[in-house]
Amino acid sequence: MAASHGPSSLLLVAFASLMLLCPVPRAGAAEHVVGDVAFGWDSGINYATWAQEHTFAVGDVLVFQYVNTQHNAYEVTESTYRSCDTGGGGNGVRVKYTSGYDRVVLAEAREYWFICDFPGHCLGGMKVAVNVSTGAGGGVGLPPNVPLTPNSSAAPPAGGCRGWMAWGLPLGVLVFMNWAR
Ligand code: CU1
Repeated sequence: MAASHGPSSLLLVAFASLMLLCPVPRAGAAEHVVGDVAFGWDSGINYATWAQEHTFAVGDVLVFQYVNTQHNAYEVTESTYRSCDTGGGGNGVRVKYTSGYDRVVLAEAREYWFICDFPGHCLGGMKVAVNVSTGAGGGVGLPPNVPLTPNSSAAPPAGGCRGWMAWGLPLGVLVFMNWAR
């Protein structure tokens, strides 16, 4: 056969493509309940400490739980976060969350600032700044306290990727056999 290395190089290309299609395994988007407990968005909680204890990646979700007649959760600019002065609700406010169960998708790699705009609450410390890093391959890596358990979770959480492999592999073999004929 003249082009004996044809099929194998084709296979190589197929596998290389699959590898490109497979993202670096990453734990799925995390949900962070602000304050870590039910109704954890409240007065008297140190959210600077809370934010330090968590790692936020693009795609993660912040969940603000609170009594919505007593609190709200406004996403604001940094200066409004620092001043706590929204000027009645319009100054430096990006998004107003008021449901009492607000799921905020952290879609961008940047810093986010949230305050409660009820009188005095922000000044009393009801404010949180969250620094969102890029996800896989962003250079930030796993939070330091993620336990490495080699036996229990041997399978990486990459079902989509394995799905590609599942049909990609037989397809590759089929193509190979066709060429080898
Ligand atoms: Cu509040």
